[in-house]
Amino acid sequence: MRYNEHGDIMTKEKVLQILKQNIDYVSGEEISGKLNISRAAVNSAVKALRNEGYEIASVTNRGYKLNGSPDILSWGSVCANLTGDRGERVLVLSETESTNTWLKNEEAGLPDGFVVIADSQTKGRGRMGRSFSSPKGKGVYLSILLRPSCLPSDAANLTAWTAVAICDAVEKVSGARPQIKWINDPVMNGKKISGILTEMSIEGESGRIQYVVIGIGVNANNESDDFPDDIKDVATSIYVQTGNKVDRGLLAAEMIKALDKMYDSWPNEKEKYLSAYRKDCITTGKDVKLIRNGEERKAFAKEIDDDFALVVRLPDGREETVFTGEASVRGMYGYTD
Ligand code: BTX
Repeated sequence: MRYNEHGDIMTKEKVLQILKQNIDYVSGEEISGKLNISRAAVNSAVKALRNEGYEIASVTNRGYKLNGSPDILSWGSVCANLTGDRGERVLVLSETESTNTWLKNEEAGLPDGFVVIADSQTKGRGRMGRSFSSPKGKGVYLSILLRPSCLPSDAANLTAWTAVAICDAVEKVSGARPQIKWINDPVMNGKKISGILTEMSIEGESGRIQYVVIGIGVNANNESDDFPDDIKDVATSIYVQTGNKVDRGLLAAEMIKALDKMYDSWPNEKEKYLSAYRKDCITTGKDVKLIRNGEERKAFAKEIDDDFALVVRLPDGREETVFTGEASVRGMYGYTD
């Protein structure tokens, strides 16, 4: 598989994973035994990590101990927080156009649940051709490949389930739970901290799903000034909202755990995700502006129905169920008049 071609990188990253998982000294012998590599290879991995800014103490007869880590999103920093062999289905890139595009190009042969993460994206994508700002060293840009065996209509609510999973992960690392602006914007204090883009490939003959790629960007450690002018009023980060920087490796791992849990629960534990979604949803009970195909309509957002669709009351008193499109919430970005 492509990610195993980076043999050297993986050795260094596997050494980092072991160092991060041990709060005390680990002997060179233990590391070489665990990874089935020579002591010299352990030494050179430690040297390479030090060059990247990791503070690694080494004491004769005791081994190595990690005393400090730079904010680098890498395989080792993510997978130190995962258990078992989950890391074998995780690839971390320093830069790519878009993790969704990468996964769609490479999906053949990749297993269900494969995750690709990037430290930066040069062409991060939003919905309907929009772009998603993805600067280096600030956020987590992650895509997961799923192969559910069902019809596309049955997978339509995966995005809403994912929004709940992302709220779970962000809450776990920051202590602050985002809310959800229908249908898929995790927000904090009315601004967007994350975006979710779900893309599906459908087999022409059978009409069944070939694969689903769910891409999630989370603004983690951005300062207010890091956001481009055109999204300053829309975007925020965990750091701006809580005053605390987050460990992006840990955040990425919590996102993977929350997504795995979500996919394990899907579709049987719908009640659980639906009730979490309803609780987190900031849209209901508010005046909204419905936007679809360039057409705007004002309405009142009444409730989320059992299919995660938005039930609205129109000015003439009629009720309508909205499945797609956007609903800007009065007072928030997109509807401030
Ligand atoms: P969206 O179309 O709902 O949101 C895109 C809009 O959000 C932009 O037009 C802009 O106004 C605003 N925006 C742009 N960048 C940011 C940002 N960093 N934070 C908050 N608001 C922003 C949402 O689309 C789906 C975004 C998915 C991004 C992930 S990242 C990993 C994966 N790879 C990829 O190319 N896309 C997904």
